[in-house]
Amino acid sequence: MSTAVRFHDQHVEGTGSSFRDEVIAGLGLPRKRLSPKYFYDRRGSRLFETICRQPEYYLTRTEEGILAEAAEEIAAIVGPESLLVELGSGASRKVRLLLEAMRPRRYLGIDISRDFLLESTRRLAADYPWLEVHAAWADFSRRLHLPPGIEGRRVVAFFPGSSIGNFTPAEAEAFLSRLRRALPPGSGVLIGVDLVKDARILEAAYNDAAGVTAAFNLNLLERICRELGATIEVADFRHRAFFAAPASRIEMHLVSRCRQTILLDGHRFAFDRDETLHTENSCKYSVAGFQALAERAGYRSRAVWQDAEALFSVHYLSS
Ligand code: AVJ
Repeated sequence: MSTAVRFHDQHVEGTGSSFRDEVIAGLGLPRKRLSPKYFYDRRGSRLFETICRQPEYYLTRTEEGILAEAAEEIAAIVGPESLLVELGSGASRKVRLLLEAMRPRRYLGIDISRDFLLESTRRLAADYPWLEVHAAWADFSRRLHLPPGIEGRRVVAFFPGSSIGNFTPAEAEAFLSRLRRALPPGSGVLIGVDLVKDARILEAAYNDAAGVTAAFNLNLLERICRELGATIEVADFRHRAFFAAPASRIEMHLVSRCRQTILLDGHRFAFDRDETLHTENSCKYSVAGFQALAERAGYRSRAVWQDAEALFSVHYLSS
């Protein structure tokens, strides 16, 4: 088996133009907002990796612990698969915990961050010479389909990290339902879901003392300057993250420290002092609440794993 990565360029829309359009649309709203998927340029992807190592950010290490401990059991339930698809593969670190136990024939990593995707899938191909490694550069929140040549087989989608939490529950249900229809019948989903807990623990995870999450949030403004040529006084914004209990989600915002105007492409976007740009939702579920959502999307919950402190859950769903 060769260690080359088969690359599938599915990014038909082109990041540049859709990013610009979404920034202009989002800043023009009465309550300004932007999709968290735009955090992940090269710098943002790296900052996210650093967030995952912060002591307050329990999500990554807890999920990795669950996966490591349950790998054999997961492999037995999931069954021998021909294709393991990772959604938002990032550094492709977590999937390593499953590969030896699951022994899929093929791996497909899908990510919005092109260079990052290439680097990490190349490392994966080098480390697992028996594995056929594919990489698809795509925004799976917009379009979901397997690249030609590898469709039509039984598939397990791996969606770790509680990235599903970036969707509202209604969006998550619609997304899972689309995922179910995009994959061949009998396919499964192995999905990491962060659990509701004490607000202090949640808020600490998104306000790490080292300020990495703040830098990650503010990088969105820097990216808008770098890539779209906007004029933004980034130092005049600050990071804010809090648990919104009624919606059961962490919200991240960029708060304007003063009255100011952002210039972009002839557009002017005025901020009042303390006005915010809403940059992320990170929804938190109970195990039963997430299972009910998955069922509304046409899935059955086949198994759930949790850590001893019930911080995080990993679900196996199939239709
Ligand atoms: C990648 C969406 C799961 O919501 O915890 C981490 C992103 N944002 N710190 C999360 C994130 C701030 C992360 N997800």
